[in-house]
Parts: sequence; structure tokens; C-alpha cells
Amino acid sequence: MPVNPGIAYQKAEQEYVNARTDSQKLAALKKMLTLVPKHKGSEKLQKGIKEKIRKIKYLKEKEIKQKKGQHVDVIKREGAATIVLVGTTNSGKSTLLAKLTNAKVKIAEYPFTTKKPEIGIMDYKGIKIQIIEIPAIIENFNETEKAPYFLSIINTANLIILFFNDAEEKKLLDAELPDIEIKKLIYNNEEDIKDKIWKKLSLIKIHTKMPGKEPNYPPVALEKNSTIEDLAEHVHKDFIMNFKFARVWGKSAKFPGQTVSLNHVLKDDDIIELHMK
Ligand SMILES: Nc1nc2c(ncn2[C@@H]2O[C@H](COP(=O)(O)OP(=O)(O)OP(=O)(O)O)[C@@H](O)[C@H]2O)c(=O)[nH]1
Ligand SMILES: [Mg+2]
Repeated sequence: MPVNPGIAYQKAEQEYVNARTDSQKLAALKKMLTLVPKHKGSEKLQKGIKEKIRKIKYLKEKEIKQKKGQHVDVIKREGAATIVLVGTTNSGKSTLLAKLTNAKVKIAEYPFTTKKPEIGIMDYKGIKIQIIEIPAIIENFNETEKAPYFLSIINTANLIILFFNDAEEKKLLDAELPDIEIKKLIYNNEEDIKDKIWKKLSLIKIHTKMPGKEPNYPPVALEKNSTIEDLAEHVHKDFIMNFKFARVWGKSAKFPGQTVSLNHVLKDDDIIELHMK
């Protein structure tokens, strides 16, 4: 169904586009919300406006708190990637967090056991990956005070794992969560979840070694299609300057021990021997 907002709405939207300050933006958004046609086809639009309002309020509040020296909730990013567990209550989020990480998290049969984001670190063959559980998503989640905070965590994730118990709950998640570009994985209690997560992350792990030595542990995590140059930069800034050549074993090598230069593209689980001047 087309949204077809009226002239008054379009004017309010223009005011929003032209707004310079947060309070001007808020005023325009609130006007837009009252003027937007209220029918099924405009639900997404209404949701988007509400999200923008919440976000401005949240950032403003955060700024005030910071100025006053009060505590602000922030989660420090750690590891090669961040995965966020999002879902309805009693869908097994904490159970998976406890299974995959060192997090001491409460698991219980009663609903809404998790009250604040819980954080753990997963080890995948030497690569550290941060996992964050967000408290359960409820109906009208976007109207809740904590929504902007939780959404800020969701929006910066490398991967989201969605949890729900039935189709009804999946619908709720689709309605409450923003249409984000971030990759999503649906959890259905698989044994090989760690491998599945790794595949979804679009990362590769590279084993470096020095001539005549065993590969170093842990391996290095890099974006897919990274080159020897990216690896050298990751290992140490001086490496590129002193780089002579590298030898490669693994999927990206034409033959074991192939000699390559800085622009060689790497594949998962390659072993790279770095030769320096
Ligand atoms: N649906 C579901 N429940 C599970 C699973 N594994 C364990 N449970 C049980 O379901 C209950 C809730 O598990 P939690 O892991 O605490 O669920 P949660 O999603 O973290 O729930 P809240 O934090 O309370 O919103 C516990 O009694 C678990 O023993 C699973 O894979 N799926
Ligand atoms: Mg929980």
C-alpha cells in the first residue's frame, strides 16, 4: 500500500531535513509523526520516525550524563568481531552464550532472566570473538527507554544471531527490529554453530611463521580477500618496509611453498612465511 503523505507532512519532513539543532529536529519529527497517515502501509515509516526520535533523545541524554561525569553504558569492542544475540524471552540466548564463552550468565525457566547486556569471549581456533546477549525483545520494544542503547549495540555488530520459539515470535522480531544491513543467522540449536558463525563472519585466519620455525599461535584474523600487505600491516608497521618476500602454504598457493609478493590474496588457513631484509 502506498503511504501517500499529505502536503503538511511533506512540509514537516522538509523542516526536518533543514533542521540544524537537535530540538529543531525533534520538533519536526514529532510533527511528522502526528501528520503521517495511520494505516498498515505506513507502519514502517512511523517506526522509522519513532526510532529517530528515540535516538536523538538517547544521544542527548548520553551527552548530558557525560558532561556531568555520570556513568554512561558503553561496551568496549574486543576481539576480531562482535556477535549480538537477539531474540524473544526464553529462547535460549543465555544458554548459547554460556556454551560458547566464559560468561557467567544466569539461565532460568522464568522469562526475562537477562536484564542487561551480557558479554563473553568465544575462542574459535585461536581467534577471539566477542559475543553480547541483549535482553529479550518485547512488543513495542521501540517505545522502551533502553531501546536506543540496545539498538546502538545491534547496529555495530558484525553478525546478529536471531532467537525465537515459534513463527509468531519471529514476526514480533521482524516488526520490532530495524531493517539493518547486518548479516543475520537464525539459531536452530545446531551442533556446529561455531563453524557456522565463522563462515558468516567473512573473516579468514592466517598462520604466520618465521623461516625454520613452527607457525605462531594464535593465528591472525583478517577480512576476506586480504593480501600479504594487509597481513604485514597487522603484524607490525615496520614489516612492509623490511619485507623481502613471503612463501605460502594452503588454499591460495599454486603449489606448497610458493614465493609471493605483497599483493598476493590470502585464503582461510593459509600459512605464510615472512622473509625480511
Ligand atoms: N527455547 C530454547 N530453550 C532452551 C534452549 N536451551 C535451553 N533452554 C531452556 O530454556 C530456558 C531459558 O533459557 P535461557 O538461555 O535463559 O533463555 P534466554 O533467551 O536467555 O531468556 P531471557 O534472558 O530470560 O529472556 C531455560 O530453562 C533453558 O534451560 C534452546 O535451545 N531453546
Ligand atoms: Mg537470557
